[in-house]
Amino acid sequence: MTTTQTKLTIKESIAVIEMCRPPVNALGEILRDEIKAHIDACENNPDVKAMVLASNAPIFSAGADISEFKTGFKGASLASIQEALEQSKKITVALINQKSLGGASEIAVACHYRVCDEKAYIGFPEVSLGLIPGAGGTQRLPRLVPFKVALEMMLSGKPISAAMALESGLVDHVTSSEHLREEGLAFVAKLLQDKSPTKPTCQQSVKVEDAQNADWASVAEPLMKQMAKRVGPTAPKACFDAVMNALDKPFIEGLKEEQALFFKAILSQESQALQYAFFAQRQASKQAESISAQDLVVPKKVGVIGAGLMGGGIAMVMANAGLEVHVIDMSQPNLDKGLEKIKDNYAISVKHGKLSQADMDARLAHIHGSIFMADLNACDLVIEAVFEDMDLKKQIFAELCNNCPKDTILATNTSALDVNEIASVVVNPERVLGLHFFSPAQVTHLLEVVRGEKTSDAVMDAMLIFAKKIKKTAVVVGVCPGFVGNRLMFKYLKQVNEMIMSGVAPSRIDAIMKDFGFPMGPCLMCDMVGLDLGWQANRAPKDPRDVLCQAGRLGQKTKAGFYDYPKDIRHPEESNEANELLKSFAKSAGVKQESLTDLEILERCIFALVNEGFKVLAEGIVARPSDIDVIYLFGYGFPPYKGGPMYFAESFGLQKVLEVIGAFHVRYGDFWKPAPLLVQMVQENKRLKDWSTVSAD
Ligand code: T1G
Repeated sequence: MTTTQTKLTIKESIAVIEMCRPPVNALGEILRDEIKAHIDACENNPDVKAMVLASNAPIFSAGADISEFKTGFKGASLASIQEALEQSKKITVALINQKSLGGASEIAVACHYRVCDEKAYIGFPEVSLGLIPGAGGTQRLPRLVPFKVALEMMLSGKPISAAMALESGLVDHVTSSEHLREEGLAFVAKLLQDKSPTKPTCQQSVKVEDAQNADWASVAEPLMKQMAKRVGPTAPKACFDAVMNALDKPFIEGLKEEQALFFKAILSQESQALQYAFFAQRQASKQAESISAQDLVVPKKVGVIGAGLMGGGIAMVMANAGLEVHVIDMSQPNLDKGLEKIKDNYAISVKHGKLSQADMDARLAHIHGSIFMADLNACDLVIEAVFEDMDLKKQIFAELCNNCPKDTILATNTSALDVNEIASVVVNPERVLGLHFFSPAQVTHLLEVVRGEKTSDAVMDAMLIFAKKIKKTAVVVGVCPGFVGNRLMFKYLKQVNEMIMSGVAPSRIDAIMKDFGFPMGPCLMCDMVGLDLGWQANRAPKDPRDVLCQAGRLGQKTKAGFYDYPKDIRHPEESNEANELLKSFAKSAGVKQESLTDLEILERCIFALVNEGFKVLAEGIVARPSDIDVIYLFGYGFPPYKGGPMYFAESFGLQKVLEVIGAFHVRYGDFWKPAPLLVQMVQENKRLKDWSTVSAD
């Protein structure tokens, strides 16, 4: 059999079946067929006394091939592979390197023994895709590890470390990372020498202590609630039901029920949206194929200009990725304050057990402060994160040209200013771009990589590789006011303001958007960010935020904004004062009061994003509609199981979206003029993935 994705070697009666489908050994049809064929051959080979499933990719395997979900599973099933391993008369072992996820972990638990390296992580992340483990995981895992561990692993989708895996019984042996193969094979040889038994997992009893007394529903409830915010309620409930079957149903019956629940989940709207988001996220930061990785200079030493909230957060991002970072601030007191704030942030993580003291110290050791630009002379990337003032930024970039090597990449963290204007003062402007981090930079996933008109492909590609290194979800965007995320957000907030002026209570809008799936509504979000962001005290109030700022209600920082915060900022309360202020302002402005349905409020918020999204697309500010979705999923809290604004619009029906926007246009004027691209796509009955084929107007 010509094998293209596996390699079989047999030595001293141990057969090693190696998966070789880089980069992640996704268990696609060919790989499954080849694994199954090797197992069958080894089963019938009298020289083989033990079979080992290993990998020569950087990880053991990422599990089932998600791209096959739409086309259906052909060829050897995971179940047939598992059964062959589990029922084998020979010892079967999984040799896990680095990561084993989903279907790969389900194959591993069907083996008689499991070995992993000390840095390995083993997990069942299916619930994060709106699925459940669909290859026996819900029935086999509780037969290997304590029931609570199994339940929590599958409901959270979080992998466990090698140490946890050994302690819980998920693996039988842990090796060094350098010598997994030789130590692993030595372990197998010893199993043979000791005449260790074959141990079909399915024949083992479920590891549950006081099953009769444990109230598993209340154990699971917090995890299910937490996951439901990301993936919707279907998958967590299905996962719980499937795992509970292991407690009181025979293995075969539990397996059958798992299959039924799995196929129901895989067809659910939530899972379809989550599968879409999985690939959209990766597509958004794909480098241009034109440049080979070795020709790219991926930064190792980073400079940050400005030790304020953003600069400090960006410095932490770099230190967290193990990079040396030089924080420059012209004022020593500001620099000291900024460095102190970084230290406090890390100390809070240590206090909450999210970071060890050693890690905090190591990260702080990567951060160096200075008031001299000259200290940037060894940096291969400098990120400016100062006040949003164009003259100040241009002055800084001009100075950077004198203090950094001429090929140092120079990035601005501006959230809206024109990157091209900043580049205009720089020698070699092909090295200038925007890196728009979202506050707090050390927490939020999204990074808008803003391509200037002169930015080179090499710099863009280097930055996309760099974004992965600093664990950010990058999306390439073009230059326009607010780029993509904020540009759409401005439209959304304009609608929120207009609805408040027409008499809708801020708390009602928030409740509707939270019910849609956002972690919080727009008014609470504005209170959190600060209503005075961009407020000009000397300007006559023109919207609800101005009115509240004028009354000293700046948001959570003043314990009063759209809401009151009598107890603490975690407990917002309806504010009669704010509501009265807003009502009287609307009255004095003569704004027509109207009653809106919940659906109209939701549509005005979401379709404001969608209509602007089609304009952004048509202007070429993003390469594809899914990039807009990635920005909203990873930067603005759009519910992942709804796929993002553009995906949601398509699932709602573009024709219907256009009708709603058209009706708003009649009712509210030109803000709602339908985006020409949306009109065209509806006329030509195009799907989003074919948006670029609409006929040029
Ligand atoms: N299927 C198909 N392609 C995958 C894949 C998968 N499972 N995982 C990764 N890829 C592609 C990805 O699209 C990208 O492609 C490339 O591999 C590198 O990925 C039966 C049903 C493993 C932690 O949910 O979490 O098993 O862009 O950029 O940052 O019960 O990939 O290069 O063309 O993410 O090093 C469960 C999903 C499946 C794991 C590596 N498994 N993957 O991260 O690389 S459902 C998962 C990941 C299942 C069973 C059920 C990560 C990673 P391209 P990458 P990375």
